Amino acid sequence: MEREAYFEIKPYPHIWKELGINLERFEKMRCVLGEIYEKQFLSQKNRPKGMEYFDWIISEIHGGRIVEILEAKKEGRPVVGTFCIFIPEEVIVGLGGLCIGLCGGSPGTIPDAEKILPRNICPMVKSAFGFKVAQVCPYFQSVDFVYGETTCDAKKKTWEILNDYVPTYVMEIPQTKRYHNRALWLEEVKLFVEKMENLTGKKLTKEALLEGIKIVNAKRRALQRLNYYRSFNPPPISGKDCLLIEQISFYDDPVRFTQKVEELCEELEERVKRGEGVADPQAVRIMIAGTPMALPNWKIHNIVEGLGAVIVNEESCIGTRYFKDLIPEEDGTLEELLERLVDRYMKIDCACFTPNDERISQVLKEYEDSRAEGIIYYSLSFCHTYNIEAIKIQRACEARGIPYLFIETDYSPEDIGQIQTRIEAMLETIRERRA
Ligand code: BJ8
Repeated sequence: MEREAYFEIKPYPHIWKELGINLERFEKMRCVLGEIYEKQFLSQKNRPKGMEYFDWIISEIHGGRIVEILEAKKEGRPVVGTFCIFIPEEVIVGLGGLCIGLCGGSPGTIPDAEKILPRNICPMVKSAFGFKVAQVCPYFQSVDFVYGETTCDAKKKTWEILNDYVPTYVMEIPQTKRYHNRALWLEEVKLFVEKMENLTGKKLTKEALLEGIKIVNAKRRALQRLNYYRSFNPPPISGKDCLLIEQISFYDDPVRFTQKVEELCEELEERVKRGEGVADPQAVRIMIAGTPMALPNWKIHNIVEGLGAVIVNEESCIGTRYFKDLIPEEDGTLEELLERLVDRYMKIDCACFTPNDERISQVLKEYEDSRAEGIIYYSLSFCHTYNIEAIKIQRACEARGIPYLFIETDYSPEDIGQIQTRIEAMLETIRERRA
C-alpha cells in the first residue's frame, strides 16, 4: 500500500519563481525537510498542544512567512539578514524592520559553497553561503541586505565574497572586553544605526529604540520562561522542541512569536503542576554547550533523545546566549539607550573573545539551574574558537565531577553511529553514578 504524504512544507511556486529560486532543487529540499520533520518531531509522544503553532510555522517556512516578509518590504520596512546575535536586533525592530537569521544548518548546500569557498571551514558558513549561491533559500532571496560581523575568520572573509551576490555590510565586533573595546563597540553600534538610517530613510528616535527594546526583551523573556520549565523533572517539553522554538525565534514575527511562546508556557506550567512530562522521570538529563545549531540541524538532539535521555538546556547562541540578558526599559535619551544596549551586548560570552572566563561560570550556572546530569560540548568542525575553548570547560567539569563529553562534527550523517555509541556510553556512566 502506498504511504500517505509526509508532513507538508507548503509549496508557493509563484512566489519562489518571483524570487528567482532554483525550483527543481528547491522542490526536492522541501520534500526532504517535510519527511525529516515528521519523523523527528511529529513522532514524539505527548507533545504539548502549544507546539501546533510551531508545526504550522514550519509548514509555512517557505511560504506564509515569506509572504509576510514581502508585504513588509512593500510597506517600505527593511528586511535585514544576519548571522550573529551581535547584530542589534532592537535597532532593526525599532526602525520598523525585520531581522532574519540566515545561518545554515543543512548539508544540502555545502557542495555548492565548496565550489567557491575552501572545504576546511565551518559547515554553518558553508551551508548558508551555499543557500545563496544555489538560490535555494527564499529568505536569502528576500532580504534587502545582509549584516555580517567580524567574529570569526570564516565569517569575516566570507562576507567579502557574499557581497558579490547580495549587498553585505560588516560590523566590527571587539575580541576583548577592555574599556576601549566597549568604546569601539559603541562606535560600531552608532555606525550601524547611521547605516540603517541611510538605507531605510528613517531616523531612529529614542521612542522607536525603546519600543524595539521592549519587543525584543519580551521575546527573550518568553524564551527564558520556556527554558525555566525544562528544569523540572520530568521535563514538560522535549529538548528537540525547545531547540526548534529557539531556531524559529530568529525569523518569526517577534510579537506573535512571544505570544505563542507565552501560551505554550501556560500549558507547561500546568503540566509541571500535574507532574506530567515528555520523558521518563528516570531519563538522564543532558545539557548542551557550544556552537549554535541552525535550522534544520537537529542531529545531536535527535541522537540523545532517541536514546531515551532528555536535553534540558542549550548554552549556545541558538539557546541561552541569545536570551539570557535584557536591556533595562526605563526612559532615557537616545545616547543612554544605546549605552545600555552596548552594555547588554558586551555580556555575550562568545568564544571569539579572549579571555572568555565568564563563559565558564555561565556554563556551570546553567548546569546547576537546568538540573542537568552531564554536559555534551558541541563544536562544529573547523570552529577554532569553540573547539579550543572546550578544554577550559572540560577542566571546569572535571574539577567538579561533572560528566562531560566533547563532540566535534559537521552536518553529514556519516558519523551518527559513532556519536551514538559515545553518547550511549556517557548515559550509562551517569546511570551507574546514580546507583
Ligand atoms: S556570538 S557563536 S552567533 S559568532 S560556529 S561561524 S564562530 S566557525 S556562530 Fe556565532 Fe555570533 Fe559567536 Fe554566537 Fe564561526 Fe564558529 Fe562557525 Fe560560528
